[in-house]
Amino acid sequence: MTDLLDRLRDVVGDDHVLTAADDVAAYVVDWTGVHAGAALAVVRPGSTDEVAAVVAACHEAGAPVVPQGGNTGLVAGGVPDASGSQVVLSLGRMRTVRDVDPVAGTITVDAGVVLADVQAAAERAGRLFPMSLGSEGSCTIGGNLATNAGGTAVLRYGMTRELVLGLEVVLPDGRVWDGLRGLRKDNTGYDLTQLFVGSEGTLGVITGAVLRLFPATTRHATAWVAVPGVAAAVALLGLAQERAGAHLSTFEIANRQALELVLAHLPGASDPLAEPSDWYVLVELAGTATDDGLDDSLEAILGDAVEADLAIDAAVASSPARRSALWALREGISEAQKVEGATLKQDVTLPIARLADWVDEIGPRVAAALPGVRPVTYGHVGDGNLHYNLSAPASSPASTEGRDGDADLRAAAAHLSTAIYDSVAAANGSISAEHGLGRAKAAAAASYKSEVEVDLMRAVKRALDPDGLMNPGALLPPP
Ligand code: FAD
Ligand code: 2HG
Ligand code: ZN
Repeated sequence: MTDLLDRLRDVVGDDHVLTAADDVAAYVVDWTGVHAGAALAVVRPGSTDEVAAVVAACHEAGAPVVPQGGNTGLVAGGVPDASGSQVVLSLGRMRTVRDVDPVAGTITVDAGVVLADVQAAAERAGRLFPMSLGSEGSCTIGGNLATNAGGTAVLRYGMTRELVLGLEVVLPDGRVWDGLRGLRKDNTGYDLTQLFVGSEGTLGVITGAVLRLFPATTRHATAWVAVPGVAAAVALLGLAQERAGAHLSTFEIANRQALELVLAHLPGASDPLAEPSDWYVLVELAGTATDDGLDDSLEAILGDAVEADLAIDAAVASSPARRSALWALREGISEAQKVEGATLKQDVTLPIARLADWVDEIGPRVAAALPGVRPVTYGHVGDGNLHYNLSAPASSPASTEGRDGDADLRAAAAHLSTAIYDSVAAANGSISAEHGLGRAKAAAAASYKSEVEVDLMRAVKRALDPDGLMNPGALLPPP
């Protein structure tokens, strides 16, 4: 492998082939701190040509490649396994916004551009790039595309796959596919762009993308609403959709436990309501500069919701600063739960009509399986997507002394995961709504798919990556 490392150094320069333990440390452990691997090297190419040359060299040497963007993924797809044989290919140096065309409604970027920088470039052009994630200050557009990321704007604008018009991809043998056409209409065969979206680095390395832009939303009406339960939240969603139509841009849910963690761990956070409630929703209406009356619409919706027992109380944002404070309560939950200690993460979708019954049914089972466990339940209820995350019991050593938890806790957690997956599958849901499968969920997901579906997925993988060198172990379990 010395030959390979020399070749990689020739391509990207000595400074961008990292092998020392201290240098690679940040690239081999995931955001949760739970998944840690080892890398043959971390390579940081600075252009599409360099990515192509790196991938070609790895292909010739038979070295597996793990593409990595901001390393904010939550399913261990962007970190190498423990073998020490995989090359981490970081897109972190590819940060150029190549073009913005406000009239066509497109922005063309390198894959390593951070999501917040794409949003900012769109804003400078008087447009909106709507994708919004708690990790937007560090995740990259390549990672968003590779995971088909969701977030808080899916209700109105759709998942990442609905925001992309074209891609540039380095294929597993080092060839470059230039699909950066950016056309709204192009019915000339299989949709290769969509094939790579959500492929989690297993079919190639995304190096560039043409993304869709929308009219800027400069007016907002935002409220943090106490609701009696999940069923009421779903009914309130229906009311808000009926009244606000396309202006409804956010409808997020959080339980009291989630809010309490944010209040405990997020500096400056305060409960906007006088009385505690078991459940809350964050509702936002958004419009362009000419959309008047959003505040009145929201007030009317909330008033009717209280009358119909769908809401208990609400704090309406009276200024941009108050709006940010309400958003921080929602966006701070992941970070707060991480500070709290060991977490079993669940990212499930259910048909919206079944959400409330599912929560009622799974709660007692979880409590019986692991007494004292704290469900920190939140997420994108408008998309049927709950993060049914379980924090270790407050008394557990894992919640104060270690991220990984003790062996008993890990065994109980594995059992719980299976019980949760089974109940989600039985309700026609999905065990990964938006985070993908990575190495953490690949095996479980395959066991909930039909043989035909897994065969088709393996056939696609073989066709594009016959040597199995692109991110092996992620998305699909080893055959
Ligand atoms: P990485 O973590 O680096 O990689 C993720 C996967 O994509 C890996 O399989 C990797 O191999 C592959 N990959 C990365 N770049 C490329 C590329 N250029 N070409 C091919 N494959 C590539 N996710 C949501 O969906 N919704 C949320 O609301 C959300 N909120 C989050 C909040 C926090 C605080 C955190 C930490 C994470 C959150 N995430 C969320 C998860 C994560 O941010 C997303 O999955 C994001 O899309 C990952 O982007 P990344 O650049 O960090 O990718
Ligand atoms: C969110 O919606 C993210 O905040 C992160 O998808 C969820 O950390 C998590 O489990
Ligand atoms: Zn989410």
